[in-house]
Amino acid sequence: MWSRSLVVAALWEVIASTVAADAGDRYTSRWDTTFPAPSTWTKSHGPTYTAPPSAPTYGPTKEYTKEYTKEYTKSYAPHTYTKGYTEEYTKSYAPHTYTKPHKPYPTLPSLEDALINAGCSKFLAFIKSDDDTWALYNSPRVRTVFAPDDVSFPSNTTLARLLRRELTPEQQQQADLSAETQLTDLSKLRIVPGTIVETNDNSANLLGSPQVVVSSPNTTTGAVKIASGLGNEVDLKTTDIQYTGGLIHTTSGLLTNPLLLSTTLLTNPSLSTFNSLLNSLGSSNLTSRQTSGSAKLDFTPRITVFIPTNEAFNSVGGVPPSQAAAVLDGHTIVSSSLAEPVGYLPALQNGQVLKTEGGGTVAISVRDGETYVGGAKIVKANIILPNGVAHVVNKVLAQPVQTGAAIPGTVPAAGRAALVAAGVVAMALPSW
Ligand SMILES: *[C@@H]1O[C@H](CO)[C@@H](O)[C@H](O)[C@H]1NC(C)=O
Ligand SMILES: *[C@@H]1O[C@H](CO)[C@@H](O)[C@H](O)[C@H]1NC(C)=O
Ligand SMILES: CC(=O)N[C@H]1CO[C@H](CO)[C@@H](O)[C@@H]1O
Repeated sequence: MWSRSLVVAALWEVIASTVAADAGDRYTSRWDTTFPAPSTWTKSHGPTYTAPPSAPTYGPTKEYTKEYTKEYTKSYAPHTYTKGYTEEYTKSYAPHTYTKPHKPYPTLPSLEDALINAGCSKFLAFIKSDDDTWALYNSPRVRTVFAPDDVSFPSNTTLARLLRRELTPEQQQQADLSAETQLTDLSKLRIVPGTIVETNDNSANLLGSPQVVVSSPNTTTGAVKIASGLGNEVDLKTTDIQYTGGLIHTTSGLLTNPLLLSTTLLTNPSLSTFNSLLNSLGSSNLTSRQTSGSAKLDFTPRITVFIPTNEAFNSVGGVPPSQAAAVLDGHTIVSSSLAEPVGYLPALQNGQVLKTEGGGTVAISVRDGETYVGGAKIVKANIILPNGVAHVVNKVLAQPVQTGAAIPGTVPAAGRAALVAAGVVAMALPSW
């Protein structure tokens, strides 16, 4: 049973919206599309409005955004309402004043208010300091925000540097990485072994698809980390904070811009052997694709690179220079169209077989929550690159022939057999 008061309450909501809009703000609200038709009207009220005793319940709602420019008047002449109701009804009001706005359902806070409430004022200042960035964050292109809280934000000195009139391109990119295009709540980020999250960083070299970051859930604790450039990870702290445009998750730090593989390798001494292999090829012809040296791995779009640790290379006795190109190719996958997913960890499925640039294949297997590629375990996943992703593995996939036998042109048949028998990669054998 719907009382007249409730209808007045609903009406007031619209009026209240108009009041808010008088300040020049964009007002976002919800409109009940299934407002039930009243059958009879049993209540009247005096000149002073009082809120109904209990909040009405509302059916499914849809969101809309509207700019209000109209003034409203507080008095009503007798008139007929039809909009929003399935039955027409008539009521009359003497001119009167409402003393208390009734808010039957809460309005979500703006991004700005939500960030302040969540203790992310420094991040707010960061994204507000650049007009383009702030406009992006307030557009429908952003549905989820990863926001470092104030204790996690870079120190005051850094902040002061960040808060120049405009952000540098690197800082803009960093802000774009934190602005996700889809509504991605904690339950999605917790999906094992992780979730690929599309960002608003469109500078990636991925055949036109945007840069991503990847979540990494801890199956024991339920805690979630987000991996970005250099394989750096931040922790999610407070999650699923609603604001008008979507969700905020607070984090333990800013996300890291992806850097070229050759630069990324320099930041990790335990991967220096792979880096030396790359450097040993310099600008010479590295691969079957006729691109050169690190340029191939740095600039070919949509690559997946498996990087054996120094330890793994040591255990196979190192790689002779003549085999460097072949070994690198045996650890590289190129997804040459958008239809072939880049091998971020969540995209590597048990039983999947990937074709390497060496012409061979590697099989993916998932056991006890760990992912293996050609029998090598991924020990550090999701080092995001501008052109794809790298994972650190604990074994060499494309095993080189032992150094003693590896003089170009003189490789004994047994050496070749050993390479193939490694079983993980049937590489197209180079002509050594
Ligand atoms: C950092 O800045 C805040 C306000 O901007 C200030 O209250 C605080 O004292 C500063 N901390 C340091 C260590 O300077
Ligand atoms: C999960 O969290 C526990 C407790 O912090 C930690 O010991 C463990 O190493 C984590 N697991 C992974 C896979 O990071
Ligand atoms: C390092 C390497 O593989 N260099 C080769 C580049 O290609 C020329 C011929 O095209 C070879 O002679 C080099 O050995």
